[in-house]
Amino acid sequence: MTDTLKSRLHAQALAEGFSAMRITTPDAIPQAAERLADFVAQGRHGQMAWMAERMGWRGNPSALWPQARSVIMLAESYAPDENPLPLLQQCDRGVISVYAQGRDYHDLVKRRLKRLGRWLIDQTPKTDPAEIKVFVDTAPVMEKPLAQAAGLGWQGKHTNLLSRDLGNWFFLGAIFTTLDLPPDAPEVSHCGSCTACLDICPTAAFPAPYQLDARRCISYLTIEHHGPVDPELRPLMGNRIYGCDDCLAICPWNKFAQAARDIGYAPKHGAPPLAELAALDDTAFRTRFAGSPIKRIGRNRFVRNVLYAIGNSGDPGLAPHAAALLTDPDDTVAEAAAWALGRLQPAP
Ligand code: B12
Ligand code: SF4
Ligand code: SF4
Repeated sequence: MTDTLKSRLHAQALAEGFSAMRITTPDAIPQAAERLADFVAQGRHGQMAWMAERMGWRGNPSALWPQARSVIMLAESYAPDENPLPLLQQCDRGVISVYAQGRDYHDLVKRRLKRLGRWLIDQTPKTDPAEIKVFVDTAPVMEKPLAQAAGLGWQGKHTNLLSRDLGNWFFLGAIFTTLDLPPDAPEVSHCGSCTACLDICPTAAFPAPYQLDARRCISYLTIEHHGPVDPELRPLMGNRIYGCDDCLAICPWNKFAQAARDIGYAPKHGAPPLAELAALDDTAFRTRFAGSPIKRIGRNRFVRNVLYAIGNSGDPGLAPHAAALLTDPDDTVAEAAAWALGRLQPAP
């Protein structure tokens, strides 16, 4: 019965708009807890204190929900039509990561997961219905190792999940269920001798292949890190103002990427002029980024990032836009403005 249910579930997942689905069990990632503990012990999570909390659950899905028997892992493509790397040369513009170009994926993926979960419950007896819990990103669940255990792809040397069918532009979502579904075989790494992602990283954020020090990653610095960024790292951030795609964009497996199927991921923000972004006050920021994941970081952190990009632009024409923020009420913004100005108008 469950084999048939599994194949119908797979068809339903694709009909919902997911790009791929595979199944694993909650006890399938025995090495994850130790690797997570190492990551945290070395301080690689930086200010993401939530990673150090609830580690018992994060590293061990069986402990998170002991009744769960199967973990359904789903991939949702957000592949861009164009390679984002050339935007890094447009120094008067801010580069917003591909994943944040459209609507917030947390909302889009979660809605789809819930619909698929409801469908699954409806397939089980009303007297003894299956139970489910859906997760995307924010729960204490290690989605990448679970997805590799399910055979959805492998964690590349850049630590993200990629696959031979999808490249690496896809989000992950999980449905835990009390149903016993037949698990799939895990995937193995197909990175081979390639080191493209390690070599392109502007901040040398990979201490070793398959390991990331988030404290050096521009995605972490622009999205998660609050307060001033280490001045030594700022010049390496270039014009990346929200997230970073370099290690993803260079991966040769992207030639197999499937186009994003949800119109919600269509690029809305592009690479806006830095001058325009530096002028955003709180209200204008909220209006401009309503429905986008960017809204989560708030105006001050966003404008801080914009000021670092202005400082890196080499364009003295942007100096007045930094000067206008020297007396900003937010100390980090004011300090970033002074830093940017200092870079554009070096002392005689
Ligand atoms: C914390 C976090 C971040 C942090 C830290 C990233 C990281 N690599 O840990 C920061 C803010 C930097 C970040 C950035 C990004 N993130 Co993020 N992030 C997460 C989150 C919430 C948890 C990840 C985690 O558990 N990290 C802890 C470390 C210890 O785990 P790990 O990376 O799996 O580490 C493994 C390896 O180190 C490995 N390992 C260690 N040694 C060895 C040795 C060998 C030989 C091998 C094989 C493996 C190995 O074992 C560890 C466990 O598997 C997940 C969502 C989730 N709940 O899972 C999203 C998630 C990973 N992020 C995602 C995305 C899209 C991104 C960005 C691409 C966004 C952007 N464009 O800016 C970047 C990519 C940066 C990068 N190169 O990783 C997606 C990735 C989808 C995918 N296809 O993989 C996820 C899954 C969210 C989602 N639901 O879609 N993220
Ligand atoms: S996202 Fe950017 S900074 Fe972070 S590891 Fe990848 S290339 Fe390096
Ligand atoms: S760029 Fe190369 S090493 Fe990095 S994930 Fe892709 S195949 Fe693996």
